[in-house]
Amino acid sequence: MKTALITGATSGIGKATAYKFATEGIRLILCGRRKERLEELKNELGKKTDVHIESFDIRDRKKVMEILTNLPEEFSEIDILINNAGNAHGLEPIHEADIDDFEAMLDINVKGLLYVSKAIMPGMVSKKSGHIINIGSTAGKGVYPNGNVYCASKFAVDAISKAMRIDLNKYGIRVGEVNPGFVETEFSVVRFKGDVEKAKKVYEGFQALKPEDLADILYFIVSRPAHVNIADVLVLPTAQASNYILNRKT
Ligand code: NDP
Ligand code: 8X3
Repeated sequence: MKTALITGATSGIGKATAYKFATEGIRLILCGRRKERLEELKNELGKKTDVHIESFDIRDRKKVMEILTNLPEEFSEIDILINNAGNAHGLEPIHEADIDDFEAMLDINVKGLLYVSKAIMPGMVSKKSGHIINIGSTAGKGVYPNGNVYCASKFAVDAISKAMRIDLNKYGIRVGEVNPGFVETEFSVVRFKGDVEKAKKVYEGFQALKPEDLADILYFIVSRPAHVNIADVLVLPTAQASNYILNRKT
């Protein structure tokens, strides 16, 4: 039975992926800051598979390393890492945006992803197997107005994914990235700092992707035979043709 570590498992894509993987019998290490949500997940998914939870802020380098390099024996061999934790903070022109938001996005989406990976990769290297999937974005494939530093953070995820694939190649470790367009999750609530009405408007007039759509794709990727590495996936709602073209009916 494989063991997967999922960051950002308390919500959205990460949570849906935890459900999907549990249903498919994958053992889970679920991470996020909101401990109550992790406990609920453990209670629920523990009926289907072995679940271990770890609550920490991905920005805390010391804690990330401490926790992830000291996992309980039975969860210490990780086969699959889903680097999913991340968010956008704000949507303003670069000269008006809040510098705290810049820091949050770079610290979480880029440095946090690197801290987690740095803790997990050596184990994969020593057993010469493993599968890492980084959640990027359409924002990492093209810059859109006011996306500035969020886009930069996701361009970094794209570069890091390619770099990991090169550096880990000789150890037989699979590395891929999944880059979604609009997915209806708590993403926009976080981006707009709790303004639920503003967040809802983002998904009005078209069918956005559901987190379960991503979970299905992630399971498909991790269930391919060992010689198949799905390197880069762009997933859009049908109504979205690009960062700029969205067929809204309202
Ligand atoms: P959600 O806001 O629903 O989920 C974000 C997850 O990240 C939560 O579980 C949250 O957990 C975790 N997280 C955020 N900050 C931290 C932190 N500092 N430390 C630890 N965990 C953290 O959004 P999505 O599910 O939509 O986002 C998941 C990924 O998908 C992100 O990388 C996002 O950039 C990407 N994405 C999303 C798209 C969308 O349209 N929704 C489109 C393209 C990419 P907690 O708060 O409990 O710590
Ligand atoms: C999220 C995509 O376009 O909502 O990564 O910022 S977008």
